[in-house]
Amino acid sequence: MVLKTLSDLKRLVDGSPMKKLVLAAAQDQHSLGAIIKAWKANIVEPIFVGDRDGILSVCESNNYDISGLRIIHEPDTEMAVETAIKMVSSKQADILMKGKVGTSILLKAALNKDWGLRTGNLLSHIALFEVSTYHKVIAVTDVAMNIAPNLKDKIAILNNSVACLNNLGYKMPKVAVLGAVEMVNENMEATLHAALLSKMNQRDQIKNCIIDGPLAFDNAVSLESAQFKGIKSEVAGDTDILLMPDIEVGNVLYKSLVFFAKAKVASIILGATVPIVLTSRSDSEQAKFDSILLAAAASKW
Ligand code: COD
Repeated sequence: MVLKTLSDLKRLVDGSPMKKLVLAAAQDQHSLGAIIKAWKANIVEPIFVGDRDGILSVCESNNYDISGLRIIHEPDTEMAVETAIKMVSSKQADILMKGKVGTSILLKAALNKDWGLRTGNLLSHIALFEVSTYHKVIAVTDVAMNIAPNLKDKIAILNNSVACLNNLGYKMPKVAVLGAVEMVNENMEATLHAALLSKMNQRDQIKNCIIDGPLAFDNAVSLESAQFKGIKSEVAGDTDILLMPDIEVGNVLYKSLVFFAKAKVASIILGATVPIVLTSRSDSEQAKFDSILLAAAASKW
């Protein structure tokens, strides 16, 4: 099965038992709105950790009824994050979600050696986009956690994202490893990594996917563009996963898709003991809801 739209994620969680989701620094309008929608759809049972007055004030101004739901009062942001993560570590919650707190504060806490959510694997971010100009959902990784991944990190990022898509129902997702050009250029490290990753895939060192690279963005998403340049590739024009060279390229692509192409997005951190809903603070309520759907699907495996 291939996801055509992000709402296809709903089918993957329908009928499953509700997951316990803890929102860290919960005084955040879009996060609260998305969670209440997911709670009413029987997808998650929320717990809010943060400033009680702030949470109640957001709920009152937006007519969110959270009576009966648990609030843990913790006005200090870093303590709220720590409390939320400890609830996950002690198995009181199945999903962690970032509220009104900076990304690096939450990620550093998730990596805490004593009470964090490490598994021994690399943690990485995946974002699924629904763009009206592409024929299916396309995943982009890593745009938010690993800053300048080396080859070893890229193998781990690929393995995380391929396992995610395999679990969502893709048998052999097609991966494009992006560069600025489609030829190997010894001065462009991204193209060297891409060539190595493709060869490792051919030799079955990276499994359950088809990898090609280096591909420039146009060849990855447009067959016509690849044919025009004479590139023969099983992946070109039909990519499921775009592997980014680094966080800057990834983050700019993410924001361009959302702001210019009006794409819908769902994003989480993979590789931790539980899925972490990690959207940008400026992301819409819809993006946060779709990310909760993705996390709920991910928490089943
Ligand atoms: N997975 C597993 N372990 C990791 C990872 C990872 N992705 N990254 C670091 N670690 C481990 C290291 O092995 C080490 O043991 C420890 O964590 C600390 O490593 P540092 O010193 O390299 O990492 P930190 O704590 O300084 O920073 C980790 C962050 C994830 C916070 C950092 O990489 C970061 O700031 N990423 C970008 C976050 C961001 O600003 N995103 C914005 C886009 S919206």
